[in-house]
Amino acid sequence: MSAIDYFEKIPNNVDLANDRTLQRALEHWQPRFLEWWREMGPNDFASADVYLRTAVGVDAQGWAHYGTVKMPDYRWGIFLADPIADRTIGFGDSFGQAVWQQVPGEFRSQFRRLIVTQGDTEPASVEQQHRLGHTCPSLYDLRNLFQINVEEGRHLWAMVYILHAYFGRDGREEAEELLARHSGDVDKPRILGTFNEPIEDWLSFFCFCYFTDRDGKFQLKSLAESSFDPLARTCRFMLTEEAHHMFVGETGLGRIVRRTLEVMKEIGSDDPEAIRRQGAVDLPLLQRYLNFWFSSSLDLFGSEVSSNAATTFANGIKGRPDETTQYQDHVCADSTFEIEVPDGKGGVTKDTSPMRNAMNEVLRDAYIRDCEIGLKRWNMQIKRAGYNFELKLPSNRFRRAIGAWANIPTDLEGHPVSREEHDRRMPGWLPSASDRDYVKSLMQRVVEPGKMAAWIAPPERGINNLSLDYEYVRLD
Ligand code: BYC
Repeated sequence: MSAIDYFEKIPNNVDLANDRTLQRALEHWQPRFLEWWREMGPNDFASADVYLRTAVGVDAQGWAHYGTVKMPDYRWGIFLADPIADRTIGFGDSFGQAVWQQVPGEFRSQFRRLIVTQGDTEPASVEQQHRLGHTCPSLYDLRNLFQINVEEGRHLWAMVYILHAYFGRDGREEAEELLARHSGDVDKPRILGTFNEPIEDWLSFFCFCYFTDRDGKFQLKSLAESSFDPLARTCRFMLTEEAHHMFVGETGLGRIVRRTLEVMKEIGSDDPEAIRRQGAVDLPLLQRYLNFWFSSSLDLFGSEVSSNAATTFANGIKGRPDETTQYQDHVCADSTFEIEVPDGKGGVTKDTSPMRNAMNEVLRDAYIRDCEIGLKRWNMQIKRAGYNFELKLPSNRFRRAIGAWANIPTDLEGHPVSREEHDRRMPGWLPSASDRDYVKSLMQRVVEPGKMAAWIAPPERGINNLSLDYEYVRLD
């Protein structure tokens, strides 16, 4: 295992000390990152002591150290998973050849585009969550928010390292731009749609962690298959950290469902108004939030049929998650994939695409299956409590802004409907202004150790075997 050097200004396991030029360039970027963190991160909490985990190694066991840190002092660093000896290219036209330690010139701009897109999402999410700390439902949740924020900051470092180390001057310029675009900025927004959506309440935050961080999992897994070995190793380690972000989403939503069921039992009713009078989140309201964040996150996979996807697969740049273990054909030169597209007459028709062009859809399908797991679990909770309500993922055609279904009005089941019907029924499908106002009214901060807001049940256990009433964040 390569050890992480914490004596360096920038902790790393890439032997930065022996590459003075790169070290200087990154040390030049570091104060800009910290300035961005101060302006756009959870800075109102800069002096809080937070119980955070920090990477101290890159192997699966014992990679993290837990301790109390003030966020601006977090040691953001550059950590690559250990190399796999004799690793060969796992997919595409160069299948079986040795992986690359440098970016081949002919693929440079394709790599750069993907790395910049990936890098752009990381600071975007910190910006989106900028003010959430003020309305935390508990200290446990506040700490999880901050853990996610510092790790998204580290994931930005991961991409910036690759840009600086392998893309020369272009890469340095892109690294500057990553700090210049901002979530929701009218003039310089973040690249992908979901990362410009505001996250102003914790229900949205948990949905974001459940759905959008899960896109992160699938995209990182695809890039972890890349023939460009430093990128693959970077993404492999990012995935270790990413798992916690999805855990926060899944358990956060599960705890909301649990609390709602408790309230329903107490009052003997599933009437949304009655549930709201008790200060909990009624299940139809939760469903509308799920519809919003799921449909937005589906767009993050790009178009169903994409020449970009075909090229990046053929060239060994971006594979499929678990390429080696999940698929037999790693070249996909002749295979096809069936997709459903609008027929132009208000209906649906089947189309056949070369497999390579349909890689975005292959990923999206796998993602949807993964999203269903949490819903099954929550539906089980609801059923066990004796209620006849089922949370559902909307169709992958619903409310799409990218790809074949972009701007085609459909209902939740994906049936094309008229624009008039679509607009009329929308308040039942997505959070309405009054839904959002209600959720906002619930967002009262709770910071007494061990206490929870009334709309969410406590977690099953504390962090790193500590008790639930541990003071995970010490505020001033
Ligand atoms: N919004 O050929 P197309 C994460 C653009 S999340 C706006 O259909 P392609 C995280 C696209 O960029 C994971 N624009 O798609 C989670 C292209 O524009 P250009 C992030 C969009 O290229 C939580 C054009 O439409 N990582 O890590 O096959 C917290 C046509 O594109 C959108 C990645 O995404 C959209 N939703 O695939 C923190 C991996 N979708 O270039 C972090 C890297 C597409 O023609 N990125 N467009 O101007 C990629 O693999 C690909 O760029 C995409 C698109 C999958 C995003």
